[in-house]
Amino acid sequence: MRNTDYSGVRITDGFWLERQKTLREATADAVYDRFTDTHRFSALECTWREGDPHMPHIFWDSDVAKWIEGVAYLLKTEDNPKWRAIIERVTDLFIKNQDADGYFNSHFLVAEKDMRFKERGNHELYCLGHWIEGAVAYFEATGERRLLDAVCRFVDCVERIFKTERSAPFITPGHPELELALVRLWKTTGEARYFDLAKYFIDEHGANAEEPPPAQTYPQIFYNQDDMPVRARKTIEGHSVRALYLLSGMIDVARETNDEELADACKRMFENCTERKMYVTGGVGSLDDGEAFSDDYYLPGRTSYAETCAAISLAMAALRMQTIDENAKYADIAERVMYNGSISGISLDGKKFFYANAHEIDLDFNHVNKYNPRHDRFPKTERVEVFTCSCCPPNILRFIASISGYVLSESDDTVFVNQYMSSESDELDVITRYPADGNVLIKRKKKSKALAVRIPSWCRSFEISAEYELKNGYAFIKSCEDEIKITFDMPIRLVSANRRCHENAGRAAVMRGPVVYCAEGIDNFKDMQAAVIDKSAEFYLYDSEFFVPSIKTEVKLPKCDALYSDLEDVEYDSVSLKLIPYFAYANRGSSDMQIWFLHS
Ligand code: FUB
Ligand code: ZN
Repeated sequence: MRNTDYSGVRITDGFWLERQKTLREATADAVYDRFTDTHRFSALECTWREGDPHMPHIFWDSDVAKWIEGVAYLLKTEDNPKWRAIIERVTDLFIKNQDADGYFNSHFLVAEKDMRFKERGNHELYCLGHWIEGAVAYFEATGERRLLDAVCRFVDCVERIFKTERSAPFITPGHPELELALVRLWKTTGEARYFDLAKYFIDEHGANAEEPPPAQTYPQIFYNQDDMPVRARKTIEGHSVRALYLLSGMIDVARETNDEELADACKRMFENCTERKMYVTGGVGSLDDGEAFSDDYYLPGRTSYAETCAAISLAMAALRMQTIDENAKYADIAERVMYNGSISGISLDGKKFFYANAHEIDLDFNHVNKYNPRHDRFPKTERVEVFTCSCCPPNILRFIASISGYVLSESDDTVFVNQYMSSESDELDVITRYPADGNVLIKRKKKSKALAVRIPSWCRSFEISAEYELKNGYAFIKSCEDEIKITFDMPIRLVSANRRCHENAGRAAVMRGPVVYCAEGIDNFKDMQAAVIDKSAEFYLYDSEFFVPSIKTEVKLPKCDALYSDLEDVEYDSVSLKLIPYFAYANRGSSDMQIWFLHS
């Protein structure tokens, strides 16, 4: 099947319209302002000289390009002359300063000039990938193609150096991204050379000479996704964003070439990622060291890394997986990421961001190892406006701004509804308050194809106002009414973790629909770690300001003055526990935060 891209579906109401409104009213300008303060935009003037402050960083360009991409998606539905003027100015600078052969990087054009395409880890190809995505999105929104044409000249330079001449000392991008971007560029320009270059890079992964091990736990070659040819991959390893951007490029190439061997490798990587290495929130990459995947089931709460970009890149891979394997399980994963581990990365006011997303916070123990020379890592408890490495803010901007691309896909004879958002498209309109409740109304406009709707994997009971047949997680509608009503029962659920997830085995997380809940100290009591949820306790929904309801229940908390007591002597207090959606944590100051609870 093929995905209907973001421009084919318009969000009209509900959870995501609110989120997009926040992008429009706050995030786009906030990220632009912080990137201006931190010299990312002025770096494009390429006037930095030795001795000047604020030397451009090797991947600042990617921050600007991702901002352009996010803003372009917003421009597609509503013009904003200020943003267009900024992008035009960036375009002028790109064209003015790019080398005669098309090369552009605001660091290597002014600093370390002799290092151009010398080291695989230098992110020049990664930045180009983001330039492509930004330029394509801007062209699609406005019809302006100056940036696109300039970026194509850079791609031509890369094609010559890396494919025709093979004259660079490395063969593939150290940080994948260019591969998936080239597929996009091919679709937009129709230029087959760009697809061939994407395939070339995918095929060449694993062929670089081994690089010297850095001061990291594992070798660079592994971190950079270059330890083996892609078709030999059995698991997902190394830097999580790199691995998942690479996987996205692999899926695109597998789909377009019907390469089953490559598709099988993609399935293995995706399965290993989501069935062994993913937090309940859809966060991935549990290790701080290397921003990387760890061993199967190693998903610690307090030290979780779970970079916002990693969650987004998992959603990107999930979206593509459904194009090579017609199964609703991929949209289930995209949904988990969408409502939890991605948007936890942005504050509700849209101006502050988490880079790493905690899965448990206990403020009392956040500095407990201050005498430990290893300076153990503790979770950040408040979002900030910008980071030194500020990849996540523009990534969440572009992700939410293009979220409509997750709604629909099509095969030759069927239209698939993968995500439930109030939206309009040529095919059908969706009206819903999902995930506040599970009621969905689909109004069909065209009926040239059959309709299939995803039954979310969390849903045990549902009703559809038409006859259907279940297959691969979709209900294929057998009749052709104009309107289809769907009701997904959305009770509060207790979810348990695999026994190999040692921190959380024997504990339960509270979910409703796709939304993971957490309890914050500000609403609750100390030592939430020790609170015991009774499986048969009553849970109540109550209205909150988070679009989805909050939850209340009673739990037992051990009374314990002594350090140790005989179990039979332990008494319990009954205390009220309030839970809010995980994505909303840390919006009311630093607080304890708990997802997993003991249960009886
Ligand atoms: O290296 C560029 C970006 O910065 C990566 O995608 C993120 O993980 C962060 O390391
Ligand atoms: Zn990031």
